[in-house]
Amino acid sequence: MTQYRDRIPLPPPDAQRTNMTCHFCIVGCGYQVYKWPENREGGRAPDENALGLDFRKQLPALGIIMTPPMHNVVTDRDGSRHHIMILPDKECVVNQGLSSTRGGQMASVMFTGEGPSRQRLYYPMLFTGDDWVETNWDQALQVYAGVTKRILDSGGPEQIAFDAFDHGGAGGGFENTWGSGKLMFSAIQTPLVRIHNRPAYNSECHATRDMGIGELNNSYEDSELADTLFYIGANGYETQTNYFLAHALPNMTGKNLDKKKQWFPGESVAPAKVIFVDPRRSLTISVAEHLAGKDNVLHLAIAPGTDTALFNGLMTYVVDQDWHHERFIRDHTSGFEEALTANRMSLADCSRITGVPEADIVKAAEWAYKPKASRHYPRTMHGYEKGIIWGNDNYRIQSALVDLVLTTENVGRRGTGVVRMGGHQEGYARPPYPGGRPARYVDQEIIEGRGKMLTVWATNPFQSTLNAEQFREAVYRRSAIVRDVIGKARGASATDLADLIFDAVENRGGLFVVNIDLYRTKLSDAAHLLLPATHPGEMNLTAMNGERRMRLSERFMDPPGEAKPDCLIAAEIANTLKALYEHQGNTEMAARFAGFDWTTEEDAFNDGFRKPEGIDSQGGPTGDLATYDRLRVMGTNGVQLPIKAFKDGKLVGTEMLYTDYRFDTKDGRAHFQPAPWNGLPGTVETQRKKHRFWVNNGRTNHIWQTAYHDRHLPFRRERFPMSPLEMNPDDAKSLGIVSGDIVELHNDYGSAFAMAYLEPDIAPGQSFMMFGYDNGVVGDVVTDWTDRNLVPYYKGTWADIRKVGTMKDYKRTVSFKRRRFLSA
Ligand SMILES: Nc1nc2c(c(=O)[nH]1)N[C@H]1C(S)=C(S)[C@@H](COP(=O)(O)OP(=O)(O)OC[C@H]3O[C@@H](n4cnc5c(=O)[nH]c(N)nc54)[C@H](O)[C@@H]3O)O[C@H]1N2
Ligand SMILES: Nc1nc2c(c(=O)[nH]1)N[C@H]1C(S)=C(S)[C@@H](COP(=O)(O)OP(=O)(O)OC[C@H]3O[C@@H](n4cnc5c(=O)[nH]c(N)nc54)[C@H](O)[C@@H]3O)O[C@H]1N2
Ligand code: SF4
Ligand SMILES: [Mo]
Repeated sequence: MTQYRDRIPLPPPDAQRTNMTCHFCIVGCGYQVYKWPENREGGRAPDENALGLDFRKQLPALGIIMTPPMHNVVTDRDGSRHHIMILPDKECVVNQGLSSTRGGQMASVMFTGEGPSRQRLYYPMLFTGDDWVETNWDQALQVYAGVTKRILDSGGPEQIAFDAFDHGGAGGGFENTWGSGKLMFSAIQTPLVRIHNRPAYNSECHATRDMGIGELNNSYEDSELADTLFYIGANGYETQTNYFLAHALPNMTGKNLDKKKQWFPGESVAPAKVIFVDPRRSLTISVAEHLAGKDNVLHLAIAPGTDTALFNGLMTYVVDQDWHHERFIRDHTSGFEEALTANRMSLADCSRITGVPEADIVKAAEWAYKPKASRHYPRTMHGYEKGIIWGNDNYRIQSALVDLVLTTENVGRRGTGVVRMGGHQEGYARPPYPGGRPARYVDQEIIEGRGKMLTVWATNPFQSTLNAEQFREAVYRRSAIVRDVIGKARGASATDLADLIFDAVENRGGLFVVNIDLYRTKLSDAAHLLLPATHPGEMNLTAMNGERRMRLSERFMDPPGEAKPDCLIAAEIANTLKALYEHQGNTEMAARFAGFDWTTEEDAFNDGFRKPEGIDSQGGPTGDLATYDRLRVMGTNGVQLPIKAFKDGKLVGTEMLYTDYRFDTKDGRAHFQPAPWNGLPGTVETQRKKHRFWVNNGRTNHIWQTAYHDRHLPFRRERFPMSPLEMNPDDAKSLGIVSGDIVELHNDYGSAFAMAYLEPDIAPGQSFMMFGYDNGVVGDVVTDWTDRNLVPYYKGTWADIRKVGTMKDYKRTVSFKRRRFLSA
């Protein structure tokens, strides 16, 4: 196992060097990839290695971060073997040389042809009824396009379902969102599409956009400049690690006071105060207290799902203290009075509903909104993520939050912002979605027997959707009808197979399932066809991070077998359908599948990102200024979208939005929206009344998403053989549970299994389960409730917990040491 080696070779001075953006989280840290032949090695003198460092003497602390998981040996298609080393880039302003436990292992997850990466898909695979066999692209495409065409011709596109990525990073990028989007929306024209992390085609941020404020409106640097950092349902240390470490932390510890003084002459400045809104004492809170001191950190441990009440209480208090920005409200917004009347909530009510002491609400208001000693309004940066996005009524909470932010003008000024902290990087470029709003609740459609074909593209809903047990059960049941037919086929050509499958989905309630992925996953177990994709490093890919910073990640190695970039898979599907329609003489339909004559991912980029007329692209109207060549020159610092100009050989970007007070509405004003507190939804309330434990859920530092790479890496797998469930020790004791026991969570929606992990910081009656894992799926107990736009409340469910039994091996091999620095 790579992780346990104690020696790594150095790259020689002539090693090939390319840019790489970490393809995991939103932060998009810059890395440099070094690649050189296996039989060579650099020397320790500075002129003998590509890093130019003198390894003959002790390097200064953190002089360079270089660990065994950052090195690997890969085999290209011509059989040549090369060392690769993927090192964090000191020159990158995002991470400034820092890596994280996820990004720092990028080299370990690259394809080597041995070890864990043998699990990658090499070729298209077809299920024969009881077994998987490899097949070639031609056969696979004939079956895929054949079934698609039959469904299109008989009932139209409404029955062709997709569950697809819509982001940047691995399983995304502008190239791939464009390729897949053009296929789904322009060519096939189906509205039966959901996004990889939610059951419909909608936005995570409808409310803030409706109010005229895009959700990524500042720079990471604004966290360095803020007077107060407000973290709302966001566990930044574990989920946006190097953003927290490189930008927020120096501000909390007062390291960048001089910088703040320079930026804001005449204003009082001090180390940032930090406010966390989270029912759980997260790891980030303990890290912040440890490093910034408890006096500078305020944890508002609200009752689950009560954020709206908190923001309304704060808005009311701020206005009653006369701390609101009258001039800004008058000149640049509309609807303030109406929203204030609707949202008005006394401190007493706010405290009663949220469970936060009145004194703490007042303290938060003073830290965030009370004019400073210099009489300037404080600069407060509001960062929110899945605690409210997947919270109790996404639309309502976001309206309440942005109302509070507008009341205090915390947008469009440096050091402020109301922003998503983010999940993946972004990389959106698609034709408009052909359905309305609200879109279709695709999971329910499938459960209720609608949709004849489902393509699951770079996502794994079996581990990540809501009401997951019932969804899996429906897909298995309907997929089995098709499997049965395929199993009985003998000597069937691709055309025969398409006929048989079509009959099963048309007349017998079957569902044809196709999975486009890097690996075989839990979802693949219910599929009939698998198509192998590439990820960054194996293709050129562009994406932007949480401050709209766009970079090109360069291809430096070959993918396994015949795996292809997703955009080119989309093109091949479209081209196969085009040929089928041409063959039939149906020129009208053939024309719909035209425009996919791409041979490289750069062709897809030029077709989508750079020609944004009539499409919905984060590149905007100036996207055409970006070319691969120009982006390559911009290196790991790239350019912040939207691009303003190309000048002196460089792309010039935009650091902060709305500094000109022009908001994204027709009249240019930001719009307040009434957002009265509305309690818990009935569906959720029913589970709360019936069951003892709140099942909070989310991420841990060392596991990325559905663990698609991590589950194959012993270092990660041995850490968490099963999803950990953080429980309060007294609660556990009352059920006879100790750390390492297997427990079952169960409610009206399903049951989920987990490994108990006792943690004193978890409040009684609460629990926290790692989401998305393959061994223990929390989504099995998440209700099917969504808000008006079909955005789920993943974080809100209640269940009972029972001890299943003792797992001796977990107790022997897993560390149950506390992960928090300090107790509350
Ligand atoms: N290590 C790691 N990092 C990741 C990922 C990963 O898989 N692993 N995934 C990436 C992705 S795709 C995403 S979307 C982001 C998510 O990033 P985050 O949103 O930071 O992560 P989560 O753990 O999902 O949830 C954040 C917090 O919401 C809190 N919460 C629960 N209910 C409520 C509530 O009612 N109100 C409030 N205010 N808070 C509540 C939880 O206690 C939790 O601490 O992380 C990204 N980064
Ligand atoms: N209970 C609960 N549920 C949640 C959440 C929660 O907080 N709680 N969070 C939600 C959120 S924010 C998210 S983002 C989702 C995550 O849920 P998913 O989107 O289902 O999870 P991922 O692991 O990101 O899925 C990526 C899949 O794509 C494959 N893949 C990776 N790179 C590529 C590529 O380049 N091409 C192709 N074709 N495949 C690739 C991987 O092997 C993997 O199978 O879960 C959501 N579900
Ligand atoms: S913080 Fe995010 S982008 Fe940066 S190295 Fe870690 S996982 Fe990658
Ligand atoms: Mo996400």
